[in-house]
Amino acid sequence: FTKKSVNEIKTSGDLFPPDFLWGGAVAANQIEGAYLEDGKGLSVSDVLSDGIFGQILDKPDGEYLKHQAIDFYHRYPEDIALFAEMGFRTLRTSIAWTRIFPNGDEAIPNEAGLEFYDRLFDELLKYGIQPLVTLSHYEMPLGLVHKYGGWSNREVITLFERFSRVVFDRYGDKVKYWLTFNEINMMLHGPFIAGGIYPDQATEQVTYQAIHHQFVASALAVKACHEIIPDAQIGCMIAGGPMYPLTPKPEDVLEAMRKDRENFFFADVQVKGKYPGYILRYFRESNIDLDITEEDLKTLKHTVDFISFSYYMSYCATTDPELNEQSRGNIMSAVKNPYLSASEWGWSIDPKGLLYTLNQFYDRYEKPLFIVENGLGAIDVPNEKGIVEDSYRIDYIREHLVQVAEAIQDGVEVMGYTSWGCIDIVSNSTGEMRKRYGFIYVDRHDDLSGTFERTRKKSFNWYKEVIATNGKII
Ligand code: BGP
Repeated sequence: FTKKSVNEIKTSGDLFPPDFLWGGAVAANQIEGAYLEDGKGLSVSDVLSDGIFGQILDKPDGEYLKHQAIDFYHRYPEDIALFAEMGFRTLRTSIAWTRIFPNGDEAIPNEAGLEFYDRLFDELLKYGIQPLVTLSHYEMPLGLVHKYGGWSNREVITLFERFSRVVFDRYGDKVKYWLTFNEINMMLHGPFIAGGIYPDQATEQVTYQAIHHQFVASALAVKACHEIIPDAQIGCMIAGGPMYPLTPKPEDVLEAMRKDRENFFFADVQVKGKYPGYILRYFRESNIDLDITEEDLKTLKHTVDFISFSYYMSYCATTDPELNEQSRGNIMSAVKNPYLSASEWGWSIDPKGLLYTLNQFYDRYEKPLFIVENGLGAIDVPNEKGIVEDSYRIDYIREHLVQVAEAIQDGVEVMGYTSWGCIDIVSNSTGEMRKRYGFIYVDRHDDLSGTFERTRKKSFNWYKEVIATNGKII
C-alpha cells in the first residue's frame, strides 16, 4: 500500500479532529516549588540533588532548584493566562501526593493541599482549559519510602487507592481526564524516582513485585474513577519510542522485539488486564517468583480507557556485545542510529518514529491514544531584545505533528497532543534549568539566580497559530 503524504492532502480538510486536545504538559515536582508550603511533605524528587542520576539523600541538604522550581505554586494565574493566550484546550499536570497526604499514610488528607488544586483547576476551567491529571508523576511521598520500602510493599496499594479516591471525590466535577502512573515502565530504569526503591535494593525480584503492586494500584484507581466520575476517562502512561533492529540480522530483529516488549508489557497488563505469556516465561526462566493473588488477577481486569505516552526518541537494538557494552549505564539502550541526528543531550530526533509508535500502539490495542509528552530540550539563549528565537523547537514540533497527522489519516484515534514543558521547568533527568522545552521562557537559572519573569518565545506565537487553525499550518 502506498499513500499520499499529508502535504498532498492538507488542503482537503482538517487533518485533526475538531475536538483534538491541544495543549501542554508539566508535572508538579518540576514546576510548583513551594516544596514545604501549606503542609506539603517530602517526596522522592525532593531528595535527588542532581536529577534522577544524582545522589539520593535522606532529607534535603541545601537548596535545590526544584524546591522553588519556577514558583508555579504562587504564579499559576499568570502562567495559565499565557496558556489560554496560546489557545490551550488542555493542560496536563500532576497532583503532588505529598500535598494531600504529606507522609502518604495519614488518616485524613491535608485540606490546604486540596484547596491549592481546587484553585488551580478552577483557574484552568475559567478559560475552558481541561485539566488532564496524572496521579503519580515521580512524586511518591518519602515517608512511604522510609517506612514501607516504597512500592515493594503491598500496603502501599491501599494508601494509593485512598489517595486516588480522595482526589476523585474532590475534583470529580472539575477533572475528566486522568492518568495513573507517569512512565510506569521507568520502574525498570529509575526504580527510586518511579517506585521509591533504592537502586542497590532493586533486584529483578523486588522490582517486578513493585511493578505488580503498581499495576494493581493503577487498576484500583481505574475502578474508583469509573465509580466516582462515570463521565471521566482514565489512561495509563508509558515512556514510548520504538526499538529498531540495528541490522536485518534475525537475532537483531528479535532483540528489538524483546526490547520493545519491555515497554509493551506495561501497556499489555493495563490495557488487556492480564500478564502476557512472554513475561511469564521470563519470570519462570529468571527465577522471579511474584506474589500475585487471585484477587489481584480479578482487579487487573479494570482496564484503562485510553493509552497515553511520552515520545522523545527512538532506539536501536543489537546483539553485538561490544556495542551493547558501550551503551551500558544509559537509562535505555543508547546504540546510535546512523540515520538520525540527536539533541544536545544525545536524544535521537526521529519524527517518523512517532508515526511508527502510534501505529504500533493502535494495531496492538485499538484504543484511543494521547501523546502527553513530546518536545525538544535545548539551551535557549535570549537575543539582545530578550527573545528566544527557537526555530529549532518549531521545526522539531512541526515535524512530529506532521507524523501525528499521518497517523490520523491511517485511522489511528489520537485524542490530543500536549507538548512537554510548555513553560520552562526543571529537567527531570538532569535536575537543571539549562535543558528547556518551553514556549515560555522563565528567567530562572541553575545557580538559583533569576527574576522568575516569563517571556514568550518565538515558538509561542507559532504554537498559538497551530492551535487556532486546528493544526492546519503544520
Ligand atoms: C519524561 C518525564 C518528564 C520530563 C521529560 C523530559 O521522562 O516524564 O518528567 O522531564 O521526560 O525529560 P528531561 O526533563 O530529563 O529532559
